[in-house]
Amino acid sequence: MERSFVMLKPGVLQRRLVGEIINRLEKKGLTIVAMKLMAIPRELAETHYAEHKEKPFFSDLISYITSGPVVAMIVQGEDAIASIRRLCGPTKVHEAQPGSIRGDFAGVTTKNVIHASDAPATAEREIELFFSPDEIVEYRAGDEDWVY
Ligand code: FUP
Repeated sequence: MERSFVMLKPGVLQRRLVGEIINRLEKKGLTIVAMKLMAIPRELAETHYAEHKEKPFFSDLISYITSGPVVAMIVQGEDAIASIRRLCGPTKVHEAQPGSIRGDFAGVTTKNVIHASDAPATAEREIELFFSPDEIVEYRAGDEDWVY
C-alpha cells in the first residue's frame, strides 16, 4: 500500500465541490487515512511549492492557495500516487481530459483545483509538512479484498 498527499484547493471549497471530488477517490477504492480543513499559512504554502519559487506563476499560485480554506488529506491505496495523478489529469488544465478531476472542474492551470504528490519521496515530504503522526489513522477498509 502506498500513501499520497492530496489537497483540495480553495476554489473547491468556494464552489462546494468537496464531496464530488472526494467521491471520485472513494469510488476508485482509495482510502482516506487523514483529513483536515485548514487555512494554509503563507510560509507553509511557500515551503510546499518551494521548487517553483523562481517561476513567473509563483506569486499567483501562493495567493490562490492561501485565499481560503483547503482540505488536506492522506490517501492510501495500491499504486496510490500514480493512480491519483491519473484521476486528477495533467497539471496544465487545457491538456486534461473530460472525466478527469481537472478536466471536469478546472478552468485555468493556476486554479487547477487539486494537488496530489507526484512521487514517493515527494509524498513523504508533503505528508510530514502537513500532518503529524498522531493525525494519521491506521485502519483497514471493509471492501479492500474486493478492490484489490
Ligand atoms: P502538480 O504536481 O500537478 O501540482 O504540478 P506542478 O508542481 O508543476 O505545479 C504546481 C502548481 O503550480 C500547479 F498546481 C499550478 C501551478 N502552475 C501554474 O500556475 N502554471 C504552470 O505553468 C505550472 C504550474
